Amino acid sequence: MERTLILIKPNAIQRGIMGDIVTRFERKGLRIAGLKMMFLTDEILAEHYAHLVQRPFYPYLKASMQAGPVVACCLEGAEAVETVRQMVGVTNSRKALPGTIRGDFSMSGEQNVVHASDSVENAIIEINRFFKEGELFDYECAVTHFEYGGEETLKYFGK
Ligand code: IDP
Ligand code: MG
Repeated sequence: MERTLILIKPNAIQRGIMGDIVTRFERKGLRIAGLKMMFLTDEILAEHYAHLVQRPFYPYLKASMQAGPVVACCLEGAEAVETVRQMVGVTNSRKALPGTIRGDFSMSGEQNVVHASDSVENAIIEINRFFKEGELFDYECAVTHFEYGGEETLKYFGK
């Protein structure tokens, strides 16, 4: 089953909307495979935002990501990477559509409440970056057969 990584950013935690964000993913039917709070070091941030470290706004981004802890969450489901990116919305929250997390909870291009992996390859790298062995969980979910159709269950769960 496909997995993806989200980070609930410090601005969302400060604003008390962490639970609302987790609830959106739960309601959608994405399974939580791992969940933890952590403080991001300079090293992990520079690695995570390697594509942005040379950009003029990086010092602001770094400060905002170290303003407090983040919540790292590994979500699992059929085509989870693409589905979660759609739920999160585009980078600039002012342009993100209503109904998306950024569109509903933020006015900012920087303080945009949540990070989500942008490809299946990056999701694997990012999950390994934020979760150690033993911090991710495989468990049976009783409602899978009500969340997915028969054909999908076979395709994505192999049973
Ligand atoms: P994404 O989070 O939608 O994948 P990226 O381009 O990977 O967008 O950028 C990572 C994060 O860097 C964004 O979520 C946002 O917090 C910040 N960021 C991106 N572009 C800008 C910018 O032009 N100004 C300020 N912050 C930015
Ligand atoms: Mg990105």
